[in-house]
Amino acid sequence: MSPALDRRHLLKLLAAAPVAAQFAAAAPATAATAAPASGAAPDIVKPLPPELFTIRGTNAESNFPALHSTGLHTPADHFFVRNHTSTPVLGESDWKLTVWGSGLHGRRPVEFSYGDLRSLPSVTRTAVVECAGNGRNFYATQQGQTVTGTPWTLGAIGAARWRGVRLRDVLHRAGISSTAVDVMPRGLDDEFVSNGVNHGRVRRPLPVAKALDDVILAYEMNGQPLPYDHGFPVRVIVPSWIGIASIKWLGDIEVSDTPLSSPWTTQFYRLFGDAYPAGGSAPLTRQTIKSAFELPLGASLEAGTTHRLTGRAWSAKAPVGQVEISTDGGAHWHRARLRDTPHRDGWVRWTADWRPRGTGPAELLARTADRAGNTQPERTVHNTQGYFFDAVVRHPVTVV
Ligand SMILES: Nc1nc2c(c(=O)[nH]1)N[C@H]1C(S)=C(S)[C@@H](COP(=O)(O)O)O[C@H]1N2
Ligand SMILES: [Mo]
Repeated sequence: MSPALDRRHLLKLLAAAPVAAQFAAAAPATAATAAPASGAAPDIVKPLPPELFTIRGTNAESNFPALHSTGLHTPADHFFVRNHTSTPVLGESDWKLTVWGSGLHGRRPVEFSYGDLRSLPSVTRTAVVECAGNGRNFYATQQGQTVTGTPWTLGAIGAARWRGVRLRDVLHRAGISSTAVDVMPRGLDDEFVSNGVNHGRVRRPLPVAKALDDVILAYEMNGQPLPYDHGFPVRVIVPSWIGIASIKWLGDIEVSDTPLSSPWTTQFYRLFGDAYPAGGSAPLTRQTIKSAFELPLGASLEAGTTHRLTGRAWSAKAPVGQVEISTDGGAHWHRARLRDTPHRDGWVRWTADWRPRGTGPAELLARTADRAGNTQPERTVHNTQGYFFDAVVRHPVTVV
């Protein structure tokens, strides 16, 4: 075991200790997704108490009902974690970023220390990070279709206030040339091995136009240094794009004057299936549109009482325009009240009151339309890896 791993496990044990004591007795007995007794996934540093997270392999999904008590920015201790392997515990003093490749003047690699980045002008902005597979489980449960990948419900999303430097500023300082076409950030976490194939370190190219637009190299999340699990010391934030673009634990950036690819653009994160060309769709970029209730799937609600239903809605294409709710399986729809001013790259909280009369099973639906006219369909066209589930989710409840 490497010293870094030793340290990671030690930190994890220290971080998880109070949680273990608190939840050991209440640990869920469901085998497939149950947390280890410590309440933490083996490859994630922060505590993962079962009321906040559902552990899915190397990942942790935020439980949507637990977001009810949070504001527009998701606290780091509630924020979902998507790890291809495991969280590396890095130090900032021996960290450096290497920018290199054929798209630099002189083609000489340029290095930046953590201090170098900290001394460049900073920007602060809100952005959601949402996995392309968010909602994937509903292909199976709602559409009866088989897909591969982590069976997220709707909690593979979080919004935070990110502070860092513009990637544009770093690329200009590194001497990006006008012939550069693609820029590929790469993480320092372990190489990703799947089905016996080593895909190398997690990396995915961005076209220069996006890299020079609104991408940031973030070193703070919600006013604090990035937590280990979210990319300490520096991660990429690519607003409105699928989560995989936002490379954590950034180590180097290749700048190229010829197009770049990686398994994360050729094999993963594009759409394959009957509705798509044999080679798949183009690599996925911008996220889609969704809404979710802050209510457990299968919740019990009392008849004859007014319940304040709450949830969130978001679109990566434009600010949210309206949210409609149906409490009768889709026959009738009512406008929800938006609690926040919609912005690009964020989400809005909404509320709607419901006084159920009869008892028995019911389905709650929420559907969002954004200001560009994008809406949620009744069904999402199938793709084999279950990306981009944007259909209206039928949220089962029981009225008692
Ligand atoms: N280096 C590295 N970066 C990564 C990943 C990873 O496994 N390794 N996962 C990606 C994916 S698929 C997503 S959805 C987001 C999740 O960010 P979070 O864990 O901070 O929520 O990080 C992305 N960046
Ligand atoms: Mo992801």
